[in-house]
Amino acid sequence: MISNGSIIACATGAPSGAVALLRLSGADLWSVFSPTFKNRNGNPIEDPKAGKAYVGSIFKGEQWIDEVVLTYFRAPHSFTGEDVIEIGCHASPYIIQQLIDLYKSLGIGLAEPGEFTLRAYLNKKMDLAQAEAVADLIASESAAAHQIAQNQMRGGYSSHMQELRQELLDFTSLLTLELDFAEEDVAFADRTAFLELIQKIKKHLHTLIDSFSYGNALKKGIPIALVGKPNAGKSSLLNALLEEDRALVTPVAGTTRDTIEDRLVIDGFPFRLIDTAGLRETDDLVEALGVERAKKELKKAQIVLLVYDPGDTTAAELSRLYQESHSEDRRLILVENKIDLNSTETRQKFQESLGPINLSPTQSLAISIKSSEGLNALKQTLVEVAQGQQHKFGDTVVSSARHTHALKEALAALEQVEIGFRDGVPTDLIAIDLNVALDALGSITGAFTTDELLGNIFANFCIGK
Ligand SMILES: Nc1nc2c(ncn2[C@@H]2O[C@H](COP(=O)(O)OP(=O)(O)OP(=O)(O)O)[C@@H](O)[C@H]2O)c(=O)[nH]1
Ligand SMILES: [Mg+2]
Repeated sequence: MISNGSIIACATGAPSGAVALLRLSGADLWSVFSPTFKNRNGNPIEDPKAGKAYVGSIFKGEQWIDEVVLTYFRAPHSFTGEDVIEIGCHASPYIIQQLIDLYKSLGIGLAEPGEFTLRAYLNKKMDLAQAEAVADLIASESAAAHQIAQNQMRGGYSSHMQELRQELLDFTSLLTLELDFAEEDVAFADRTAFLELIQKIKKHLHTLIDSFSYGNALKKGIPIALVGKPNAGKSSLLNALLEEDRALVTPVAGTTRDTIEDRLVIDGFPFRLIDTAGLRETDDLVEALGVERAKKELKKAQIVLLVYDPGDTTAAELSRLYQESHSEDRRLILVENKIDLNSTETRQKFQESLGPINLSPTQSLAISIKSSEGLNALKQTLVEVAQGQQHKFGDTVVSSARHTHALKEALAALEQVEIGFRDGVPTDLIAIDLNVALDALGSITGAFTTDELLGNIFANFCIGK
């Protein structure tokens, strides 16, 4: 996929608005472009100023194609590091195709997906982690996802990774130096300090690896499963949170069969709400399949809202639902629903019947979907869970499976280094594991890459990026 001729693509996707942006990048681009463009006075522009916008028309020979606004960036001061021309044209698919065909006929190739960003990386305008963040930034749909992507794109994440690697590199250099003086039997590297450093880096790697579940959830929405007995009000809660009639709500127990998903942003945090079939034993084949799905979603969720109606639930039933939903990996919130319907006496009796049943550690909330009471407090609780993750991980959140894989590889190699030291393995063998860790960390920012790796990463971009 790596070519070096000039390229063109439409950088604005469908559905398009009034204006589209075509992007061209290459060496000596203006000499190819200039015969096709005339300014408003009908004159060609021989020597364009970098960073300046020009209004004029594009012609194919004598044939007028469109009036456009173009911006010219001269290498190396452009996104790709090459000469770049950006053409703002009218967003007619016909015009766009005419323009692309025109420049193709002048020898400019069609850009592959992500090729502009790939060139930016190859011309050292950004490292690999920054280049990957371009895609995340474009896809970001919430303040939290935007924050992580912009930190990565602007280099904060990369410098964090480089610092981590540098610490390890400094020590590895000392160790390697020892190898050069093997005859003299000297030790430059203090073993105790080194083991402490390895411990510190390992801890850091663990935190980064853990942050992936949050970073990944920020891209797709933090998954929240709504579970409980039939008729508890799960679908009503989904609709109330989304403020639309998304799921069917009826007084019939077993209304929801399939899972129903939708996204919701609260205070800048993206969530993915998953309504599920009511959990109960059933002979109905379709409902039973729904219950299976509900259990699957429950396991994948980061937050579980266990919805119950104390007027229609026994303590034993709630305890069973709790056992089914509770896990260290997810946050369980007990949501008592229908407080408009149940008398204080019913509610109190139910709480008393729970008696010695241990439902901790959970948070409890009481709501009425009918009267909206407690719904804001519930939203606030969801935001607090997300904020807790945000505080825990800060700005350096791993949101890429590729990076997580590299961090795990580095961690495994460092574990080998520790074992090596403990078992008195020769220094040259320990150095091999250290280099594996260094390479893995380096692969995140692209210190070491192959064409295959670059192909994999940039193929997932869209055209024009
Ligand atoms: N009075 C009152 N009724 C409610 C409340 N929430 C839900 N309901 C009613 O309870 C019934 C069941 O609600 P659903 O949202 O369909 O319950 P569900 O948990 O999705 O039920 P299944 O899909 O069958 O598992 C409906 O008639 C709702 O109108 C509430 O806060 N107060
Ligand atoms: Mg339902």
